[in-house]
Amino acid sequence: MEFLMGRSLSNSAINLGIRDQYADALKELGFEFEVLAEQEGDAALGNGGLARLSACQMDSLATMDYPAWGYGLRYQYGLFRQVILDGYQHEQPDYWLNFGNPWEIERVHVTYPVKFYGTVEDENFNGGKRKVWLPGETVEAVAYDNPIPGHGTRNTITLRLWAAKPSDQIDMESYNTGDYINAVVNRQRAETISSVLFPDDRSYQGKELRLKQQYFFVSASLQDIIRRFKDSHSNFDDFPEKVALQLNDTHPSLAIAEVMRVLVDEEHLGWNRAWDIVCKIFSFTTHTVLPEGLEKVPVDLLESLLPRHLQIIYDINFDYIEELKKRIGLDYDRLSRMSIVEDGAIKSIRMANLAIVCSHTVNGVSRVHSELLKTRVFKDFYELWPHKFDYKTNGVTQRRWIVVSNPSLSALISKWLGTEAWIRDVDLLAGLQEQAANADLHEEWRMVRKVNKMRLAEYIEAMSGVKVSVSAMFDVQIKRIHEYKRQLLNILGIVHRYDCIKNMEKSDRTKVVPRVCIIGGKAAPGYEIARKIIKLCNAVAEKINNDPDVGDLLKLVFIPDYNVSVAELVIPGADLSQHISTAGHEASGTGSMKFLMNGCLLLATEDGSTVEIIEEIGKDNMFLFGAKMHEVPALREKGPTLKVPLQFARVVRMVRDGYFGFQDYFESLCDKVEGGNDFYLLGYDFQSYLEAQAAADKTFVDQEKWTRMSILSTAGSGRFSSDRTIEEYAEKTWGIEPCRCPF
Ligand code: Z57
Repeated sequence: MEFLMGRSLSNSAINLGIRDQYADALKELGFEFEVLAEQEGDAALGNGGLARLSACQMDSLATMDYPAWGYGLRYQYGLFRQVILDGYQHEQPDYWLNFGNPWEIERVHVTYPVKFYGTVEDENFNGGKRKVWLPGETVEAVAYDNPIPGHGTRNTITLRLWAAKPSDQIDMESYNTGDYINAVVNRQRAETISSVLFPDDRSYQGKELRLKQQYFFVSASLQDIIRRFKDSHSNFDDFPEKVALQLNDTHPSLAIAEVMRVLVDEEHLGWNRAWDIVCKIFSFTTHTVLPEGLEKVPVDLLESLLPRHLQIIYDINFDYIEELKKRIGLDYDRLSRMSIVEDGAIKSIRMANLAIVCSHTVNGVSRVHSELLKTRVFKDFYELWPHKFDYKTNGVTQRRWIVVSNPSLSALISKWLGTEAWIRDVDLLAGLQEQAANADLHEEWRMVRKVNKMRLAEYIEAMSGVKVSVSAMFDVQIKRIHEYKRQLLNILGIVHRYDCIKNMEKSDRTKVVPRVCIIGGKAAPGYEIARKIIKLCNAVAEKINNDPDVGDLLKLVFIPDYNVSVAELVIPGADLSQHISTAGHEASGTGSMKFLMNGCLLLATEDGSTVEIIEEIGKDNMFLFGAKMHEVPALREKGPTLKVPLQFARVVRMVRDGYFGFQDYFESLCDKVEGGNDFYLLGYDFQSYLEAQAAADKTFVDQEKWTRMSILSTAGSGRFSSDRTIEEYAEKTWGIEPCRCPF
């Protein structure tokens, strides 16, 4: 349901292999390519990592000639724009279609009716009964195609996004009954379905509009897929041969019930035959670790919006539970845990359980994530169906994250490898390892990095008015704001650094390694703690940046409105990046991979993808700290008796005492990490965090060592290309082969 595509011009021109000719042609017209490219706004039809992952995967699918389609919604308003006023986040609508979207192609003839509400009746049929859904509302889905050109191939695939339009059928009825006003109002109402992206990254509120969006998108996509299948096939038994559907999280999992409905109610296949087909076509990727991150749909809501789908889900659950009883006996606790239907205060449908039951493969997004799924979140299911569980470690596309966003590094790599082939075959980056100690490479490498830092420094000054020195270490944390990602740990670490500088003898200050700390990210509008973290960051920045005592030794910048384009600018200019989630909480994390490719060193906990990054580049090439995943539960148990270093108490006290102002506002934030409430273990990890930071400082002084580590980071990033991820999906999950364009 989400794709964070960012800009398209540079990416498309590069993938098509016409970047330079295009730039020359523009020049003749009096335009600079770079200046023009900057004019494009981001397509931000998604929230965070999950949505950018889909975008990277589309690039890999196209480049590797796989015959794939991406389906989503054409939200009129993408992810909100973040504006910082007095240090607080404010949201503004992102009306990205205001000036038109030159990339999309409206397919006026590719439209499908999508139905909602109404009742289900029994109808006589062939001497028996069958169910008929009599819907109460019809909305039209119109296809908008966004081409995704592959690199080094003529293959271009399609991101097909659905927009909701009023259905004329319904209107005619209203006009005929003279209800003109209502007909117009209904037309308006239809369009609201695809009007706005929900900005809550992984928190589900059981909103009707959200469920409507999900079904709208699922129904239109399936009608499209089935129509295409029927163009050349007449027997649905061939369907699994031709179609593989990958559910990106549970957001599209209504598709399972919808395929059953179409096959049984409309195509009149028997239930068992339809069920066989369903079980062969779906696979499911899950992106979360926490049980509370799992989507639940209240039964009441589903019953009123999609009454037939609720029946189908009940029927699937009935058969499944009967089967389960035969397998595991009458263990009612376990049966109720594993049921698709949750009988609680609010009876609801567990979408993840539905997806697991009906999919042939359940993918995690990193190895440790998959281990957690098997041993905790989906333990019961793993014991029942171990063969279903697998993982495909996430990856990112080197086309966008090196070639487009870091052209000078890209040219340098091609020069030293003597080939551009790494752009399609990223494992070739490993060839840089041999040169990791080469003094000439070091000099060129540092030069490229410096130019990128200058570009970033200019941006920082333009955005925030803060002047930063490019000889300082640029230390970056950019991602959605979440308690588990621990931006607060970063900020408290900065407060500690500030406090140390303030308390130092003047003569010792020369030993401090200058830092520019950069934080960016959006908070979900309803997530109060995340909003407070942003305010705290800005309050601390205000104090530090205006303290003449500190000068260039320490700066803190909050970059507003973090998005794909900002990432493209910031990542190449970072020396150090932070991936500091409490171990066992980040399913994967893909930002780290982008930094790694760009030769930025990582300061990280052993969580999600960083565990696998360690295996590629070694512990010595990064700065690791913090409690290990298996230690976390026991540490939490300790509650208020858990030992916390004095420095931690001291920096929290500074915030509590109003050292940065806004004392009342920050109180609840401080309460979250003290007095036995420190769920994410900031206090426990503080000491080792500071040690990792000190190690980074020490290494930064040794520029020769730093540069070698930087080169080895890029050289070791090959495994984290989405090309590898997609190849694994193609071979192991979908059973498809490249389909190269013959002309
Ligand atoms: C989201 O961006 C992710 C997981 C979710 O359950 C939702 Br909802 C949104 C992220 C994970 O937090 C990252 O760890 C992961 O790298 C990313 O999805 C892509 O798999």
